[in-house]
Amino acid sequence: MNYKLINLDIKGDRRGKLISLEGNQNVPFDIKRVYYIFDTLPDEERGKHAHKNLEQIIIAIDGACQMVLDDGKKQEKVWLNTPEKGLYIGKNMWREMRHFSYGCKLMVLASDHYNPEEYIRDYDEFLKEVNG
Ligand code: T46
Repeated sequence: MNYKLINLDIKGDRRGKLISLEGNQNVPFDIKRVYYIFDTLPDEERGKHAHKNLEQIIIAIDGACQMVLDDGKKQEKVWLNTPEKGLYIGKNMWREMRHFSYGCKLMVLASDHYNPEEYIRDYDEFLKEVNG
């Protein structure tokens, strides 16, 4: 499975906590794009696609959601519920996002600019791509 949960290093003191994310340091790629997802709804699912080459780190800055990760052979579920962990997802991984808590906010760091051509949005096509 081409994903991992990364424990982010926390700079904390009595004033609160701070996490710094740096390309090619604690983020394992050059960061070319940042986007965030907010005003999510518990009954609405997102994702349902894979990327041919894109690498990303997803962080639940606030609230929680469930990520379903699928490499075409097996499926695993991960809860994102703390800003202290980042979910790295590499290429050729089908992902779905569901069970958003009200007010959940996700921040996503991406290894490349937005390119809709690079998405695989059809699950059967994804299976062909990864399983041949
Ligand atoms: C991913 C998951 C975690 C842009 O114009 N620029 C962008 O950089 C992105 C990411 C999206 N968009 C447009 C395309 C759609 O019209 O924003 C709209 C919503 O995008 P999408 O339906 O792809 O959103 P999600 O939440 O299903 O997926 C997103 C990312 O697209 C995807 O790469 O891994 O978040």
